[in-house]
Amino acid sequence: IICNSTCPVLLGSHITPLDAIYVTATGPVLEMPVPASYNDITQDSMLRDFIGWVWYEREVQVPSRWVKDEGTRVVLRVGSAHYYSVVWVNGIQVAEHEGGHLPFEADIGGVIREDPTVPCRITIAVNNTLTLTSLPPGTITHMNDRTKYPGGYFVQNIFFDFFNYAGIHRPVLLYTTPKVYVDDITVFTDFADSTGLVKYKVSVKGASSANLKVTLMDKDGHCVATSSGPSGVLKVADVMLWWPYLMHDNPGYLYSMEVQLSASDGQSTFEDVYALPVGIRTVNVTSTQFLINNKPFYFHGVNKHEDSDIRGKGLDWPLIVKDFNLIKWLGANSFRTSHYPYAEEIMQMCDRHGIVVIDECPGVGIKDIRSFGNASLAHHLSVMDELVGRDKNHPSVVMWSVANEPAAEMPPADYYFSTLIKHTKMLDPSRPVTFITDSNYARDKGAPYVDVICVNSYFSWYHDPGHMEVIPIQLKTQFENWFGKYKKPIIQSEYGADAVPGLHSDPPMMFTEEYQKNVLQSYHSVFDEKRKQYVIGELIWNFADFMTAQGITRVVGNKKGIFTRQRQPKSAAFILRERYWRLANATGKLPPWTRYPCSL
Ligand code: GCB
Repeated sequence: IICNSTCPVLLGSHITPLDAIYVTATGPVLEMPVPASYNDITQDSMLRDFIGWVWYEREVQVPSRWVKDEGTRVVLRVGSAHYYSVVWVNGIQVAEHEGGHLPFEADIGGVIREDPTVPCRITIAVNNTLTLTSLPPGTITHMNDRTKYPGGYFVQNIFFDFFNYAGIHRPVLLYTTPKVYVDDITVFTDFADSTGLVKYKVSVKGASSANLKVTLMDKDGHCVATSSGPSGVLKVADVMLWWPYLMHDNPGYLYSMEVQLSASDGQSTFEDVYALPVGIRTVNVTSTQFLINNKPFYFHGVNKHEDSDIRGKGLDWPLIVKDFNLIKWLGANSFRTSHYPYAEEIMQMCDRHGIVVIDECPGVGIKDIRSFGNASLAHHLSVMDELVGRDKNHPSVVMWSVANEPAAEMPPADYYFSTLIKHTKMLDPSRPVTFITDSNYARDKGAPYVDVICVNSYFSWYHDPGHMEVIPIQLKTQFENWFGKYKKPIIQSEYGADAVPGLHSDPPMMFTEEYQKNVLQSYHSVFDEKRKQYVIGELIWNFADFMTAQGITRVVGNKKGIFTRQRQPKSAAFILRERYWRLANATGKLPPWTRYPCSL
């Protein structure tokens, strides 16, 4: 493992490939932890708000057997870097990647074998500039009035409500495989009566043929099915299905599918093994229900962010585990990866704990008509390729979200969303596809193509501020309009109110904990009426307070969390906890010990 400590980093304004020069030789450098956003690490506001290239560099000692053995593939993998990255090893460019939140990698064996005596120098340049064709989109405005701004002054405009954290956000790894290796596995699961079915496909690289042995093991390590060949169907008698948390007394059941490869190139033999966790479950949508394993599933969950003090969007294990504990404490069974793909480590935890995920791509803030053009669409399609490629085998992922609150009423939105959703369904025919809307129900050009209507609304906040009495009538109208027109199930994908922790007032006023609590309760009474019909879920905005750009509506960030940014509960968290456990008791199948309030 490399770079999961600190790397020198340099800020720069332009990019040139490095040959023999070290970044440290080009000017002063900073110690920078990886993974972490760089923004909040120093006391320098210039670095916090920096837009442009930064350079990371680290030298590592690669085991000599990796270098000597030509039959070993050495791969450099970057978990995610925001936003546009170029990677060199020993001054030779090995990768280039557009987009944060998703991994990319490069085979670096050839480069490190050129001169086995030199250590492996990894240089990564990252540029966080957002443009009309990036995801998320953004624009740069140059301020040329010298009576107001200094020379060269520009601002990055963004159309989303979270801080544009940048840097290397997830681990950077070196790993090896044999020259002939398991490149990819795809599984689709199903069941008939008590027999589970795992349809699989293995793709091998490095040779035209290889022997494959596929074994499915249960949780106790017993083999329950075997197969050979690059594709097939594994049949599992007396299947243990994958169930969501609080829907079953044994949620998150995972089998392990072990793929063993052996191949030969005439001189050497190669052996590779990959163990994929597999949850056997089905997902279906009717006009009024969301079905998991043919049983109605009601999303009572949260919207999250990858966001915390100091590390920004950097992966942080203690935070991840704390958040899962809070989700379970809350009685939540699901979350949406608002507004970008989360770390794979988080998705794996969802699989194990039975937390259901709506997996969202970084299509947030598509507001400018120029961001509906061909270049934007082509990039969006390739981001969906990467996202589905990464997350397709997670049983916790039950739906793809291709965007959040785009300008879906604009004419080009029709072609854009029909193409994007069709493409996503082609990539994965097994899951429903949606995007999150805040458009007018009658003018939304993307809604006809989604499987589930996901709608955000902030009654008594952005509209009719201070008037909670309008919530029941406006929310009922919202649901009836959307269902009346599309006859599709609806998720309230966002609702909420800011509360600055510790501010109180009775009668409630905006920004107090009481106001946030009452807004939630007013929404809940309508949810309870409509969930008997076609409302299939409610996701609070937001799980925790999070950082945003500075602005007159944000008090050191967005305060709609039911937990503070430090993960302490506000009053609303207790309201939601009562509700979610009540919903779980009513809709799930809980063993007595999980019931709330529980006496343990
Ligand atoms: C929304 C956005 C979310 C914002 C939230 C708010 O509709 O989807 O990103 O943070 O509203 O608090 O304004």
